[in-house]
Amino acid sequence: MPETEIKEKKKIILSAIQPSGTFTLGNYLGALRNWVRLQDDYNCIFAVADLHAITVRQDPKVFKKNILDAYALLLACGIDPEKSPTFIQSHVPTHAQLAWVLNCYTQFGELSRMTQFKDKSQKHADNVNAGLFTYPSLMAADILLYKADMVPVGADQKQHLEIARNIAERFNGIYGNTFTLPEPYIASTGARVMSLQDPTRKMSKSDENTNAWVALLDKPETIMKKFRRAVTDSEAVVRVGEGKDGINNLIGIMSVITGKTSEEIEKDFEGKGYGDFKTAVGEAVVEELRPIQQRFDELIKNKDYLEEQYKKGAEFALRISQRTLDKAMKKIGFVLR
Ligand code: ATP
Ligand code: LTN
Repeated sequence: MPETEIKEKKKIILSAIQPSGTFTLGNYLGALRNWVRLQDDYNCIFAVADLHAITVRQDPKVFKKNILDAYALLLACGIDPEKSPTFIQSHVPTHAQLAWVLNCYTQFGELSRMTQFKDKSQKHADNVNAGLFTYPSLMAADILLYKADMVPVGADQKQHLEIARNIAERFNGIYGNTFTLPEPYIASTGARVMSLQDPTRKMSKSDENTNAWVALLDKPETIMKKFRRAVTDSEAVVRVGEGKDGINNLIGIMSVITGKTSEEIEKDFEGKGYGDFKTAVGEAVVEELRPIQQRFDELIKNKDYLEEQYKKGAEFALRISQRTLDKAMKKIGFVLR
């Protein structure tokens, strides 16, 4: 066959995000911005991981709003659902089905080592439920159902991807080739945006201290206020350095948004104080988020359009994922209907 006729099949990318609150700058810089860029070069599939979100108690009314807001925000950030099927996890029953199956091929010991489990069980000590513990097997199901080659996530999710690979390898080892082994895709910039109040911890949308994170839908004044209050150090020199977690984080954010290197930013702010620098970072973030907020305001008014898109997404997702689920269940010896 002449070389021109050999069409390389595009790799499959899958990722998901929990509607556990309003999306933060960490979610955007660490994950969503990359999703948008990957759409042209890969076959992308995206999901709102609502089943994962109930591992932590959710208020029913707020949860419902968060799910639809999350869907609209994905589109507002630039996900094109016509190009990249985008669905809501609970609309596609195969996820919960395969998760159960995979639970039986996942060891207690390996789940116990997950940092997120340890963190969240400390944070929610009154509700260390079994779902929080088996969260990674549901995530493995999300990924393996679509034979994803790559999974774009922030650095905090690397461990969950490793476990998904281990589960897939174990299953394939017993039953022969069934699942594709997924690779993490962690962009080097923005992979870990830290809390503005405790820069040794990641910025997390479920942090109760609202000053710790910037939401994509925060008003410009709020964003500016949060940056002005960001915890820094007493050296008062804008440079990357040890023990300067707060400033390192702000330089990191500025660098991802402007495309400048840390050195260039240090130079720009030579002789200037933290006040000026915090204002500049805040302004850069406001400008980056402005078009997203405008698109979101339009989309969220158009419930019919959103419904049409998430229904189409779910139909596509069910069709693809059912095949993988059937294949896995057949191999185990289930009698298929
Ligand atoms: P929660 O606080 O409920 O655990 P979260 O804010 O950590 O939520 P997730 O839904 O768990 O967000 O993650 C969505 C995506 O955003 C993942 O790919 C994750 O790696 C990425 N992400 C989350 N927080 C950050 C962060 N601080 N920096 C970079 N990427 C992040
Ligand atoms: N746990 C993920 C959200 C998530 C996910 C997935 C990410 C659920 N299912 C499948 C990638 C692939 C997180 O980002 N916190």
